[in-house]
Amino acid sequence: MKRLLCIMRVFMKKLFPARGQVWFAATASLLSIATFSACGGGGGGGDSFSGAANVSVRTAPSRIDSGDRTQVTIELSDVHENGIAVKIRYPVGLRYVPSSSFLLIDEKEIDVSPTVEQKVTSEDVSYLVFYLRQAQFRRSSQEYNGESGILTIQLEGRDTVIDGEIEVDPDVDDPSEDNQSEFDIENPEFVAEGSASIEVIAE
Ligand SMILES: [Ca+2]
Ligand SMILES: [Ca+2]
Repeated sequence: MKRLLCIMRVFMKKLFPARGQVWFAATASLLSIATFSACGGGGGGGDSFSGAANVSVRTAPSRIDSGDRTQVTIELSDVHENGIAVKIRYPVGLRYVPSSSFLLIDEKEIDVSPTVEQKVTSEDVSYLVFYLRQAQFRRSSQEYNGESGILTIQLEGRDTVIDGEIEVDPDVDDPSEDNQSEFDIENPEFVAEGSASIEVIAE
C-alpha cells in the first residue's frame, strides 16, 4: 500500500506537471498528505495511531490483605515502532514482586524486568519502568505495523491502601537516550493513560 501511494505520487507528477495554479495547489497538498502518511518512513504510521501505545489495565484481585499479591495485567496495542517505556505508578503500600513480570505475545511468554524501581516517599507512590523493544513485539519479519502484547506484573500488599490506583503511562522510548538514565524521578513525565483500582487491608 505504501509503495503503491509512492508510485501514484510519481505518476501524478508526470500526469499534471503544470495545469495552472489551482491544479498545482490541489495536487501539491494531496501529495504532501500522501508523502507524510505513506512515504515518511520511521514515523508513527497509520491514521489510527495514538502516541506510544494504547493501554488498558486491570488488577486481579483488586482487594488484598497485606502479604497477598495482586496481578496487574497491562494490555498494549498499536505499540510504537521505536519501542516503548511502560511507566507504572502505584501506592507505596504495595511492593513489586521481583522476577514476577513477563510479556505475553500471542502464546509466547518473554521474561522482562523493570529498568527502574523507585519510591517517592513524599508522594506515597512508587514507579516501575519497563523498556520494551520493538523486536519483543514482532511476530515475524513482516513490516512493523502497530503490534500488541500483554505485560503482566505482580505487586504484594504491605501497608494499608484505601482507594488506591495502579496507573500506567506508555511513552515512546527515546533511542538516543540510554534507558538506564532516561527516566528522571524528579521529572517522571507521567500522565496516566490507563489505571485500575487497588485496596490493601493491613493490621
Ligand atoms: Ca504517554
Ligand atoms: Ca532509550
